[in-house]
Amino acid sequence: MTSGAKDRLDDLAIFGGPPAFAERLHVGRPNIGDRSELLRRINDVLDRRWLTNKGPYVREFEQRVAELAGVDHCVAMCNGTVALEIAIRALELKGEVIVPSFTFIATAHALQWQEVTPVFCDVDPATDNIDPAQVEAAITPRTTGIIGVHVWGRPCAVERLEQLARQRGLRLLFDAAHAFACSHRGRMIGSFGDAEVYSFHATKFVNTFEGGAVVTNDAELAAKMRLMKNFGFAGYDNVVCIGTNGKMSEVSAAMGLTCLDSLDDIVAINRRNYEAYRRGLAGLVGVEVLAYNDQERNNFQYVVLKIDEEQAGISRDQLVSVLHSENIMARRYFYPGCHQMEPYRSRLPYPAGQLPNTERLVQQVLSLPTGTSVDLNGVTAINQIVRLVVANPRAVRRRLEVCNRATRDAVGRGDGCPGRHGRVHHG
Ligand code: T4K
Repeated sequence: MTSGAKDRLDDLAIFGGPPAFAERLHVGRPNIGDRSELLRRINDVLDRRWLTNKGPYVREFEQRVAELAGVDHCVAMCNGTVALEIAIRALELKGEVIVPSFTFIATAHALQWQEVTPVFCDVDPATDNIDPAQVEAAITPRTTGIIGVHVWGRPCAVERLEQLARQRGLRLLFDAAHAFACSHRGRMIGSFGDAEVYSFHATKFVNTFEGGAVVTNDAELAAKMRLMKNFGFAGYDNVVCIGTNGKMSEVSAAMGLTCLDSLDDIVAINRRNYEAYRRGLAGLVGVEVLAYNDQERNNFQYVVLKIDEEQAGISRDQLVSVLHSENIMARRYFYPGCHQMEPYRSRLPYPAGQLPNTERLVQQVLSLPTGTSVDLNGVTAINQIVRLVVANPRAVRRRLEVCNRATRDAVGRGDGCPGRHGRVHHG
């Protein structure tokens, strides 16, 4: 529900107007699919009293994911992070592994959790993905592998990474958490490298509440991961290797199957929203709407803006604070970059400027709400607010500074923060 058009700065909630949305609009609001189908499947699970451990829904989910990815094997897991950890262990990665810093922290933690050192590498500004030239420069005698991340669902430079891995005897894993149902050169992401890892977390466009999977064409690797995700059990009372509990539950698979039933509809809604954002924000100086390749399959689950502060006259964070006041919960990703987070920041300090493209990107990127809980009226209202701000950058900046001063003064006096709506006065 929107509160009507905003044409003047005074209409903005941060300057006293009513918020554009009565309820918060989130990035990552889960898609549910057909609720009655989901409930039917959950009832089945309860009737069967088979809740986890290689249940029929997990097996069906694995089969459908493998078919969609065009691979021989899918091993479903309890989340994407554990799927990464198990893939890393099954691939016997040790020593150092090269990863982009511009990724969700799970990519790096999955390595460090197993005492493998993530070596952070810069991204190519043309794609936001790991730059093969930088990967090559980062290889040392301790390097055992590379993890590429298909950020926003846009493919890494797959062929160059595969060639590099082959030439240097390295394993190649892809974190495809963003890239389920996306393609590269007509082939589905999921079938590249030694293996690829999906996340089916609630915030992903196909979700299993919590969940993930490793997909691969390597039968031996798949068999090893199946053992590892089930404590190393090869049969009753027969443990053949170290393992953990990485299993997906039946209820999770029921949700996954229900989302898969609606996959085309969800992608169509994501695409509709994406195109409306792109049309509505076209031509704004200093605001780039991330492009997807029309020749490929895309899931359009991320609508990403890059704000160039110099050109736009306003920073990404200033725009985010205006949007948050409107209940538009835009997110910055992956600020401030993995190399700037603990334990990596202390253990392996990267001097400022060493990963210049990543450092620029983390200041520029913002992701807007989309998915089945955002309609076209919502997109139009959000576009209008972004346009209003970017058309008046100086005035917005000045007024935000006044707001910040007023907030600081109120906090200093112990009055608490001045309210967002109408309680901050501007002279
Ligand atoms: N590699 C990459 C590249 C990844 O992006 C991820 C996960 C992984 C690996 C690891 O996969 P998993 O182990 O997670 O399967 C979220 C997700 O927790 C995470 O799955 C995701 N990437 C990451 C990019 O985003 P947060 O810290 O942003 O989550 P949170 O709780 O702030 O949720 C975001 C927004 O979504 C909330 O503001 C509200 C909304 N939301 C969230 C949940 C959970 C809902 O509306 N309903 C919900 O149920 O990490």
